[in-house]
Order: sequence, then C-alpha cells, then structure tokens
Amino acid sequence: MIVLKLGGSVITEKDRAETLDGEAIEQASDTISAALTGGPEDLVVVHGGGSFGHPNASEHGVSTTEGTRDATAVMDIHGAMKTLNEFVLSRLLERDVQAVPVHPFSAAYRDGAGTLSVPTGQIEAMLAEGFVPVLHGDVIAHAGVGATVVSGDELVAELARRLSADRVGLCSTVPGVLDEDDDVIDRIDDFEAVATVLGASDATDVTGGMAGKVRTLLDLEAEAAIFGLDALESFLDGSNPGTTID
Ligand code: IP8
Repeated sequence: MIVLKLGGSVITEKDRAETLDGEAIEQASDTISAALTGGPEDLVVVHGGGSFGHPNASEHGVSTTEGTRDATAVMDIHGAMKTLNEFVLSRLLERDVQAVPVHPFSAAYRDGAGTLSVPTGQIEAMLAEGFVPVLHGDVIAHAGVGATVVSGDELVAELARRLSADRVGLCSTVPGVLDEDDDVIDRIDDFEAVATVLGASDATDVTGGMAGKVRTLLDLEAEAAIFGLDALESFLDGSNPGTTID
C-alpha cells in the first residue's frame, strides 16, 4: 500500500489566507484518479495545511509542542483543516475516487511524553472495502499540554509504520530536496550529510519545513520519495522520482 502526502503548499496558495491552488489540486486529483483506474491499489492520502490551519494555529500560539486548552481555539484550527479536507475530497469524488475523510482530532492523540498514537483499524477496514482514506494535519489532544498540532508529515510516518506501507510519497512544491546549486539530491540516507542545505520554510509553517520532513522520513522502514506535482504520476506508476530517502 501507498501513503501519499499532498503538501499544503502544493494544494493551497501558501501566502494568501485560506486560498486554494485550484489548478494544483485538480492536477493532483486527475493524477490520483488515473492511477487508481489502472488497477486496484491501496492508497491513503494525507494532506497538509498550507494557508489553512497554520495561520489559525499560530494565532492561538499552538504548535506541535505548545498546546491550548481552549476548545474555541481547537475548533478554529480543526475547522480550517476540515474545510480544506472537504475541498480535497470533493475534487477526488468528482473524479470517481472513493475518497472518505478521517479527521485525526477524533482518532489520534499524544501521550505525556509527546509520542503520537494514531489508531489504524478503521483505516484498514476502509482500505479493505475499497475506500481511499484522506487524512489531514490537525490538532489533537496531548496529555498534560491540552491540544497540539499534528503535522501531515508526522501522520504519514505513523501511518506508514502501522500499515506497513510499501511506498511513501511526499508531493511537494519542489522537485525534491535541493543541494546548494538547486539540483535535486537523488538519495539521502544520512541527515548530517545534508543538514547545511536544509533551510527553514518560508511562510507561516508551525511544523517546520524540509529539514523536519527529511528527519521524519529517514526514521521509516519504507523508502520514501519527495517530488514535485509533475512527478506524481510517475510516483504512482511505481517509480521513485525526486529525492529518495531511506
Ligand atoms: O501542513 C499542519 O499540517 P502540515 C496542520 O502537514 C495545522 O504541517 C493544523 C497547522
């Protein structure tokens, strides 16, 4: 099975509050729909926030470690992410992808040590019945802290582990992890070797850019690929475009 993340900055205009990138979301949906028509493939989609969710989280001072116990703040962040999730679902459904929502707030949590727990029994049942579960970065209960942000990347990593994913793909705004000359690095197997070229994210992003992605993916059993939207087709066809992380 495949776990695919659609980056928030791919499917939204990251610098304009709550604005979709209509063309990108349609291109991604077309590609996913075409790939699934080619044969049955278990696919779990996770999307990030981009200009949805991040501004709300930062307004309320909420991050992956700083929490809130204000239910209104939780609903504000969660609501923004649910709105984006509905947009993504509707584009997929229009293309006959059997996409269904899974809202992490109702299912996942962090324990007192900050360790993320994501139940997957319901996701496995959905996959077995031919659905395409679509999750999203969200807020979740966090023991001792209130509620904190869970990023799409963290969800991807946890889902990949628990569902024993064969392949993990992060569809990003860049064609891969870039080196000092802006060339795509083919393969990364050691964080320190690329630490200096991994800068911070450019817009409001409470979950922290490319460096965090690479660290998270390096910890996975499955090979992961980071690639741009134009390479999504090739990833879903079985190739490893962009940067492979293992
Ligand atoms: O864009 C974060 O998801 P990400 C979602 O995958 C929120 O980091 C609620 C900020």
